[in-house]
Formats: sequence, C-alpha cells, structure tokens
Amino acid sequence: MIDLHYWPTPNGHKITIFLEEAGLEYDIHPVDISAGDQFKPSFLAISPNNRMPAIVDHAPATGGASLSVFESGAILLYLAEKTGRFLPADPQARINVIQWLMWQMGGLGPMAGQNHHFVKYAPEKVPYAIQRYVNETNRLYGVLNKQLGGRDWVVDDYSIADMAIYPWVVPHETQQQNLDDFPNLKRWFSAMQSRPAVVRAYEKGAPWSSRPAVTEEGKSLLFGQTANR
Ligand SMILES: N[C@@H](CCC(=O)N[C@@H](CS)C(=O)NCC(=O)O)C(=O)O
Repeated sequence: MIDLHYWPTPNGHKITIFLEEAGLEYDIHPVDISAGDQFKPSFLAISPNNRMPAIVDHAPATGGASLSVFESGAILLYLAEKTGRFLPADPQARINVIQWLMWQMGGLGPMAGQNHHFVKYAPEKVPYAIQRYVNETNRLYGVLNKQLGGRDWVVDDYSIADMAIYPWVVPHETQQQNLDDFPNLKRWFSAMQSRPAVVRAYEKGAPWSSRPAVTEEGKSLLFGQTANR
C-alpha cells in the first residue's frame, strides 16, 4: 500500500495519473497547502521542502522498511522502477524519457508556476513579470509541439514524461496559451484527456478540487515564505 500526500494541483495530479495507470493501491492523505498542512512536523519528516506531493511506500520492492519519496519527478521515477512500467529499459529510450521528465521539472513546471503566480495570484499586476512568464510558457509549448510532431506521445511510447507534462498543460487558458497555435500539442492533449486513467486521476481529486487550490487566507502563508517561514 502507498500513502499519497496530495493536493489537487498539477504536481499532485502527476502521481494520481501514474497510480491509476498502474493500478496500484493507494490512500490519499490530503495536504491542504492553503491551511498550512505542509508545515506539520509529520509531513516535514517525509517532505523537508514543505511541498507536496510525497509518498510513503509500505511495501518497497527492496523488501525493507517503509520508505518515503518527495519531489514529483523522483516519485514518478521511483514508481516506474518499482513497477517496471512507463519507463523503458533500453538505455537510449530510458534517457529520452528522463530528459523530457527533467524538461518538465526544470522548465515547464517552474515557468508555468510563475506564470500562474503573476497572472492569477500576485496582488499587483506586474506587466514585465506577466509578459516574461507568458512568453516563456509560450516558448516551452512551442518546443513541446515540435517534439510531438509525428509522435503520439512525448517519447514514442506513453511514459512518465507524458504524465508529468500533461497536468501543466491543463491550465493553458490561465497561462494565456491557445492550443490552436500548437496543433501537435493539441492532438496529444486530447489523447491524454481521454485516457480512462487520467479521467479517474482527476476524479480522485474532485472532493478537494471544488475549493480553490489557493485561498485568500492561504496566499500570505504560501507566498511570503522565508528560511524562517
Ligand atoms: N518540484 C516540486 C514542486 C512541488 C510544489 O511546488 N508543490 C506545491 C503545490 S503545486 C506545494 O506543495 N506548495 C506548498 C507551499 O508552497 O508551501 C515537485 O515537483 O514535487
């Protein structure tokens, strides 16, 4: 059994997509990031960066004691290795998937995250910041659109790269992106959207998705963090 510490945000959805695709048993432990659950000592013990998602695997493949993993990219790699699924064994194909996973973790996620921040959450509209992150998101969509030319999935077979990227394209309207400008990406997006496991993954988040991921009260807690919190 896997405990998933989760909130229905793009990084959270990545993991429910994997768990649903692989048919693994899991329990969701909600981490309400607007209410400060990410600062509870029990959560920090498994996720010292006070960010969700994180997992605790009570039956690791190593056969040892329970183990925990934080960072969504690391969790996807861990689960892919545990199950032998969605990450090819062939070294060339494997590194191709890993490089697109890293592209999401180091590029699309952080840039689209800043896009959401300045477009949606920042108390002042800062035109330079909005333009910077809307443009960068647009550039990254262009890179992905090119990669998807003549391919069904980001790297040939469906993989953890698709699972990592898709939740960050779901809010494309908030990000001020038009999928009609990216025909390959649009085709892939619609194929992802209609996968039964993806539908189930988003349904899993439904009990909490009706609330805003970031409430008014949560904003200062989320956006004013320093080393001293
Ligand atoms: N690089 C991390 C980012 C995780 C992340 O930013 N999680 C956000 C929600 S999407 C969070 O937990 N925020 C809580 C906070 O800012 O205190 C990952 O991919 O797991």
